[in-house]
Amino acid sequence: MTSRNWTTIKEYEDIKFDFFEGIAKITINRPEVYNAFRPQTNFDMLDAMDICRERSDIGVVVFTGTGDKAFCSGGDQNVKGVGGYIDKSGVPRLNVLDLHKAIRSLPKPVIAMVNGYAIGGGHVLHVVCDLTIASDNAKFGQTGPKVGSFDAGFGSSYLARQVGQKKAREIWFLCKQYTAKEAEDMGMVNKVVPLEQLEDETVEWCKTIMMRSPMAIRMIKRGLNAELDGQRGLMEFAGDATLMFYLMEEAQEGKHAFLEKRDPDFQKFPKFP
Ligand code: S0N
Repeated sequence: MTSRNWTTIKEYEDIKFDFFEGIAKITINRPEVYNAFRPQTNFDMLDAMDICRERSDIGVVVFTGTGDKAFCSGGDQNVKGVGGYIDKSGVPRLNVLDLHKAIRSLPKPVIAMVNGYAIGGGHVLHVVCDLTIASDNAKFGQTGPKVGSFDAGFGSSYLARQVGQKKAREIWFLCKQYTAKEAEDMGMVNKVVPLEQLEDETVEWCKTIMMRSPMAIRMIKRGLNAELDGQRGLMEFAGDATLMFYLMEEAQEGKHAFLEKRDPDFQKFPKFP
């Protein structure tokens, strides 16, 4: 594995947040529980995602877990209470759903770099990411119906778009584990590589993506999301269409005319076939 000079963007309690040449890496740092998440983990990740959104020098976001055992083992069963996962002040939460929304909404690609178990909510997390690159030791699977939980949201509907309805039902109904190769064959993993090559491969994918047009990538992500996300997806797609319109002289003519107290001259702009 190539050694890289990742620099820390910000210190958190439950995650590491690093930067290298346009790539932001968010690492769930709870190896003692196989990188299970608790409310604080999701708060940390949401804060990091806000920074990823704001910083224009970040082109791609990578999610992973500390160590070589687990990407993420889902909700931390030690803090599972009645009504959700209990935060420090005793409030039950399911704030991982806010993270799913943030991943879908971020106008930049998010890649799951799966370095071990992606189980339960950890499996959902990789499903929600735009791309998944896995090490050959990775294992995938849902546990919800075995442990008193389920995700009928993206973890089911978007999974079914990836692997098909029959396989999605099998994954949830049987709660079996699948190898990285099986997950790749099903269509929910983009590439499998030996563990020692996982970061190199992921960084290569990031660099290739960052050579492409950021606006084109953004619109493709919006379009692919909109198909599943209903009115919210259309809103984000439409919002970016407005952003592009604002970049055009035609939109600026409207503003200039208002400020100059004259009628706008829209006739000079082409009406494309
Ligand atoms: C990952 C598994 C298969 C690994 O098995 P293995 O190799 O035998 O290791 P273990 O000895 O079991 O584990 C090592 C240590 O890690 C601890 N640990 C593992 N997972 C968790 C966990 N989730 N919470 C707390 N601790 C965990 C073990 O206890 C052990 O510690 P020590 O050494 O001290 O004993 C295996 O560990 C496993 O099956 N883990 C549990 C997987 C699971 O069921 N996760 C929870 C599933 N549910 C959710 O994720 C909730 C979903 C959710 O919140 C949600 C709800 C609505 C909508 C969306 C979501 C969403 O999450 O997306």
